Amino acid sequence: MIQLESISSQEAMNLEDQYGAHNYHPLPVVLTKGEGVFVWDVEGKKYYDFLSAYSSLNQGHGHPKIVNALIEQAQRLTLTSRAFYNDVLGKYEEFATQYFNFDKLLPMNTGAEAVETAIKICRRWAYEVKGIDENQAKIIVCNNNFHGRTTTIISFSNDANAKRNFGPYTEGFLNIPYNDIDALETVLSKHSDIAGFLVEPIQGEAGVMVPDEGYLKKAKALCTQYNVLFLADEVQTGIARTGRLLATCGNCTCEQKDCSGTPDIKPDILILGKALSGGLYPVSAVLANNDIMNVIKPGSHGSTFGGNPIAAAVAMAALEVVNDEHLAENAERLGIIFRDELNKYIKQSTIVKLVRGKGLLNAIVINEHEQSDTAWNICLKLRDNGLLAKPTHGNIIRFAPPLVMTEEQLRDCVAIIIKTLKTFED
Ligand code: IF1
Repeated sequence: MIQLESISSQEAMNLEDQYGAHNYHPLPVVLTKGEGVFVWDVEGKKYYDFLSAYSSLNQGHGHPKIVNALIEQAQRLTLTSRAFYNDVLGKYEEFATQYFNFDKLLPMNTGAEAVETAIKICRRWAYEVKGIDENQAKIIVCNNNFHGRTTTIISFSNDANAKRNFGPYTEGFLNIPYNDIDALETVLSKHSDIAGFLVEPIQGEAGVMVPDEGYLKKAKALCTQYNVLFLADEVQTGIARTGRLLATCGNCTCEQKDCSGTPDIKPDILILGKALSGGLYPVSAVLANNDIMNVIKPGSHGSTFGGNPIAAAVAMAALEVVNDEHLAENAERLGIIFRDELNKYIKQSTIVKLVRGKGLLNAIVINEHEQSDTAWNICLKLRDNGLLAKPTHGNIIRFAPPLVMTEEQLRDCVAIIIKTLKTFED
């Protein structure tokens, strides 16, 4: 067995720099342990995790119930491939379809794979159910989207870094501005060969862009009117992050009592990942009803690891934790406190322009241009002060702590954030 000797932060960073591809620019901190809302670096310093692996750790680091499900399943059966049945996948599929109120689930591993899967289902449906001519199906997507890193997905990205020199690109996508219902209506009325509309309910990478009240509902209504599928990418917004089980909270069975004011939209195709496993394991899924999902036949799609017994056991436990611990309600409540407290500070701040978000998916916009390094420098200072967050663009910092946070911890974090920001005021 390989013995991992303890190494310093500097040594760990040097190893990644020398032997790893340079596809990331991490904040200089080397973590070795996580528990709940906290992580520890190799020198023993403790931090609040305010990124949650981009909203994967909604249930907190190392949740004992999910860890136990993983260990027990790993000791019994890890992988069968889908060449054979296993005794966990069906139970998970029954559990998750009831949980999210869809007929069927297609299991994958990463978010990007789930988005690819949704695109394939949507296109097949367009040809076999809607009757679009072969190879003519178009999917509408939004500017500044982030749906993953595969060749097809970057084909409809407008992020130059993500896209440059990876061509040729996949055809069949029409870009429109986000949060622009007229643009959607125009493109729907102009083209007869549209299969679907793929959208993030809140745009994450774009800087936590929350659309206007009613946008998603109107978009869904337009899709229904034009017989076009509404594909919701809830990889980041789903699983209680935004204060609801789903940001498109259509007649789901979550146990929240007060769902008034929610955009009660039921996507035709729901895409989940990240926190579906509580951050323990790569688990993603696509959910749809039979009239759509039944276009998938044996041999048309799959994955060696998709639907493996560990993933199935982990996902069931992770979803149970969301209900047991009322994480959606907690995210809603703490999110309001977070934005209220920051807004009080922002009133007299020269460095922060605004805070925006929903539930515990929030961002602050720094009073700087997009290429500025101020957000990065603030994140370094936050790190020194015991809180880990990451900039998106040069002037935006995303704040997304685990949803198991207590109010006391959140107020402690707000104090750290404001104290840090104050050192950047001129
Ligand atoms: C990275 C962002 C977050 C996603 C949505 C699909 C995927 C993602 C809405 C793909 C992934 C991640 C990937 C991560 C950075 C991160 C991210 F900043 F890029 F936008 F979360 F905000 N749909 N988002 O947000 O899921 O294949 O990665 O499992 O390092 O690229 P994946």
